[in-house]
Amino acid sequence: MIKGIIFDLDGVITDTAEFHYLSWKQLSNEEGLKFDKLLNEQLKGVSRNKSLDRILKHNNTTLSETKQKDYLERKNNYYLQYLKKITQKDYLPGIKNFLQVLQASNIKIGLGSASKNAISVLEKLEATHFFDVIGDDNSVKNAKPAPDLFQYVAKELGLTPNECVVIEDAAPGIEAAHEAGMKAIGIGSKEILGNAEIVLESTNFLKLEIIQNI
Ligand code: B16
Ligand code: MG
Repeated sequence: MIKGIIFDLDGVITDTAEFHYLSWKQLSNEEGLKFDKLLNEQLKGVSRNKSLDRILKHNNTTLSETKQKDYLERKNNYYLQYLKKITQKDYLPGIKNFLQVLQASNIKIGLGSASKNAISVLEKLEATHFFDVIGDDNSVKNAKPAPDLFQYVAKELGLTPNECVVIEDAAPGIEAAHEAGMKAIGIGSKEILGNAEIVLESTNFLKLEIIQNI
């Protein structure tokens, strides 16, 4: 029986992908690195450090540790400027209502996000009160697709993996859920998220019955 839902943040609760894109783009322009929407797609659900690794690899270049730290800090500063724009109106379709339904049904709610800014984003949305446990990139050492984050959140919720369902918009997140022994609902396209038990085109289609029958 499913007793808990673990939500990804970016692409499930709210859409910050465009802000990540604009921030990486600004840094890349300043540093003469190639960066486009296609590459940005491959950074979904990928931690900040690993995202920079992928951008450097795409450009066939490497950086000293000091430079890497500088790039990561600058990218995050640009991103934090964009985060200021988020308000409680920026939930993805149907999500606020779905969280309310889960809460009223005594289903435990966890967050499992690769972002180090997850708490700030939830605060801007005024969504913190929905979550029994918040797991982010500060909670564990190994980022998605490793199972560590979802395992951590389930443990903190007091649930076993088979009592939890993960909702994710990125392939590394679906892989992490399966590695953790959890079923997964993908939000997006079947081509990218085909390994998930269920794929929904939009968060608007999330319903309690889907979770109960998974
Ligand atoms: P930050 P999620 C992920 O969030 C994003 O999908 C990914 O694009 C981003 O690089 C990562 O967070 C790290 O974010 O720079 O804020 O620590 O989808 O796991 O909620
Ligand atoms: Mg995501």
